[in-house]
Amino acid sequence: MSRTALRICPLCEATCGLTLTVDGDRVTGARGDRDDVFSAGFICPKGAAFGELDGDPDRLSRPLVRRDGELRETSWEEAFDAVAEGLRPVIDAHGPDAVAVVLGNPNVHTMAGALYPPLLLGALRTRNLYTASTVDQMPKHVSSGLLFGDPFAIPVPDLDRTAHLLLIGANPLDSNGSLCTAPDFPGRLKALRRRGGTLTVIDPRRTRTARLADRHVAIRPGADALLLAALVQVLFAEDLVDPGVLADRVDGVAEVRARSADFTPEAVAGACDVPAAEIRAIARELAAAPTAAVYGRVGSSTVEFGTLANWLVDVLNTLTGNLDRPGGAMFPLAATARAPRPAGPGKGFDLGRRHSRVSGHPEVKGEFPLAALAEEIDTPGDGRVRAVLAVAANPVLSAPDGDRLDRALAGLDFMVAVDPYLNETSRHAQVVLPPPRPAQSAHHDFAFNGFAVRNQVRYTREVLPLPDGRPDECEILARLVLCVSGMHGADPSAVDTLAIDTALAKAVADPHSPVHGRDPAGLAGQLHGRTGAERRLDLMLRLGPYGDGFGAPGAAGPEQAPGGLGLEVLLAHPHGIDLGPLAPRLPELLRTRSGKIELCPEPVAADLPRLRRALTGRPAGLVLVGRRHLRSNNSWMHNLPALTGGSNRCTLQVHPEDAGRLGLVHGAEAEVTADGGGLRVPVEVTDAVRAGVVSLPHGWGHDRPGTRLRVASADAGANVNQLLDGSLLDPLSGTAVLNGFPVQVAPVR
Ligand SMILES: Nc1nc2c(c(=O)[nH]1)N[C@H]1C(S)=C(S)[C@@H](COP(=O)(O)OP(=O)(O)OC[C@H]3O[C@@H](n4cnc5c(=O)[nH]c(N)nc54)[C@H](O)[C@@H]3O)O[C@H]1N2
Ligand SMILES: Nc1nc2c(c(=O)[nH]1)N[C@H]1C(S)=C(S)[C@@H](COP(=O)(O)OP(=O)(O)OC[C@H]3O[C@@H](n4cnc5c(=O)[nH]c(N)nc54)[C@H](O)[C@@H]3O)O[C@H]1N2
Ligand code: SF4
Ligand SMILES: [Mo]
Repeated sequence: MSRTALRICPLCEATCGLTLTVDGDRVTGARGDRDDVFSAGFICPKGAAFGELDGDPDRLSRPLVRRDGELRETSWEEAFDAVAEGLRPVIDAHGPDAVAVVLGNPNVHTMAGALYPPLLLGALRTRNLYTASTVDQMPKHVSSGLLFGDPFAIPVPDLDRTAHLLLIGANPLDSNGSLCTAPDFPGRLKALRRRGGTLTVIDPRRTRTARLADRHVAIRPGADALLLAALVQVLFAEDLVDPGVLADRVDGVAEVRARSADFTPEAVAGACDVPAAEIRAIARELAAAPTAAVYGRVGSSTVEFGTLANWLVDVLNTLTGNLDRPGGAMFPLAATARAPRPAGPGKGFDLGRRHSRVSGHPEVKGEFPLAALAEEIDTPGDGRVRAVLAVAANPVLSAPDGDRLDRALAGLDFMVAVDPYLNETSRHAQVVLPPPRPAQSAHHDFAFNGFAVRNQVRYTREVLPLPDGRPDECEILARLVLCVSGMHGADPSAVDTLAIDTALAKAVADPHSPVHGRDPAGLAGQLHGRTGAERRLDLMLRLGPYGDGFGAPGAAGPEQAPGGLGLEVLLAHPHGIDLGPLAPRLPELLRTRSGKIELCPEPVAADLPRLRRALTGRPAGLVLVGRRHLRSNNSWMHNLPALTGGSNRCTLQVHPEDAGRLGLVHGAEAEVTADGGGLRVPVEVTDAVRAGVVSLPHGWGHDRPGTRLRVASADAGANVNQLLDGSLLDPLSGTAVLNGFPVQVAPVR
């Protein structure tokens, strides 16, 4: 007998609601949930492969512990004993800084990844935190931190209402969107066109997204900050600046004007490969649109001027009056966010409160660059990293110079990997702790609801029960918290209890909280939920902007949405609750020291001379950019037959002109070299990539020994990040330059 069950898809940022078909303990089908309040039935090939991913025979079902050099299956008790035994001597002898925590991308796709890493870091107190943010969106956090005082105050395009979208270095038709959670992004872009809106795409490749656009600008990679600075210059020069209602909430407009003055379209045209007239036209269209949103993603982030480009995106949104207005770039308000409070000056956002040991990289948001992890492990001396806790991370493939990191991890005293696969990174661990199958895990999007184009909230419980004695990922991470706290063996629910007690103590002491002055123990007793994670979700919902405030008189959501939210209400709405379109949130969310938008923050201003130098120093030769395929997901979905093959291959895309000049033949191999090393890949000659640019996807290179990825290793591909030596970073954010770096390409004879 088969049955159906609802599960929010955790495989990308679109967060689609799925209807799964379940036969016994297997998921045999997945389709879009037509009643989902947000995704309304949308599904993509990855979501459709949910069952295959869930049932992948290479997925680890039991923990592994290394004994006599070999990883062997063991019991959970033994595995956590081994963690406690392995970590203790490192911490005792060298202090907590000798343990690095490495957090990978799927942490934003699990409840465990949202709820426990902060507790783990709080308990361990290491300065060595490395995450996927510094190979991804850290420039946006820095920009938002400086502009708005909060690194998580990230405006998203109001996709369903905007009249004009300027999209830079993003390909949502293949990625399904990022820092802009919008199930059926393709459909929403088509709807924009249908209602008479316009789409401009800036991308060195003619992507599927670019093919939908009214205007596609094939910019020279890495030059976006120059182009955006020129757009700002045109707005000022042509008197098109109009921040609208924001005018008296913005500081620094005159400074931006002065500092952008020399970035004229004529001055940047040569470096961008975009004619000055076209730059002017883009600026004028942006200013003239009734509403518009500027939005940049990976291609404008993991680049030499990533922070400047991300800053300029919101400078443009602000100067055109589109920030925080319907149809512009708006700030979502998630159900688990802190409830709004009166506006006023905040603590601001500081960079570089400490520096990394080897290269002196400034800390950003409590992190050091992932690109610097290898040197922090393999460079001898005091303060060396000797142990690693890696949760949902595969930096051997996703970070620069995987070979060096591979060797460094092999030389650690101790490593724990929380990962469902034995892959390029986890193979170095002494203990591997596999989370259960996604069908056995509950789901709520703590992270992505904060970047969603519509306020909504959904929660799906596990579809299949956990086998007896099998911890879910929340419990795995809670037990790790106990291990680093010297409390190994204690009941893991103590971790949740502590988290709840801490949060309630803060809330009752906060005059702006709906529970100000109430008895925390009484409130804790009112929490619902079958697990610690559910009770913590209930707490956040009830104290949140739409929450019931534990029955506080007058507790109600913002005007456009119902209040009264809590876990029980959510459980009664299995397809989710719509909380309305995005609504203006300024000035309430500003946390800058001035209480205003600080449009020309000092660290950004200090980086502008570097951008100015790029006006003239255009490097010769080919540069490389990445790409994503609809049926891929970073490094870990190459093991599913349903998602591999066809056009989803690790090929070097080369423009016909470059292929002709270099003697590269479609289907034959090319040798690609750069500062960090070389690799060989098949050539794909295509004019979808512009001349002077080659493109190679990331997440490949599954040919290392000691992994258990039978499908992926049969079609291994090459690791693009081996071309990098880890030294090329956006200096303000510590983000690796993964796009627009110089390479040499030659045919393999
Ligand atoms: N050259 C180049 N490099 C890039 C990029 C690029 O565009 N170009 N993109 C960068 C970006 S944007 C990102 S986000 C990073 C991603 O890089 P990483 O953060 O390293 O993420 P993944 O490669 O997706 O690997 C995720 C790991 O998590 C495991 N995993 C999957 N599901 C779960 C789960 O539910 N729980 C746990 N505990 N583990 C799980 C997988 O098996 C895998 O080992 O790569 C970056 N690297
Ligand atoms: N199918 C699939 N979906 C995914 C992922 C995946 O691996 N596969 N990964 C997920 C993750 S972790 C993330 S962060 C998101 C990323 O989501 P997106 O940012 O939409 O992803 P990309 O497809 O990498 O788009 C980046 C685009 O930037 C272009 N580009 C490269 N260099 C430059 C440049 O210098 N300037 C400009 N203007 N453009 C440039 C590239 O050609 C590419 O088309 O996708 C998520 N969704
Ligand atoms: S678009 Fe993303 S969330 Fe939606 S089904 Fe595909 S992978 Fe899942
Ligand atoms: Mo990412």
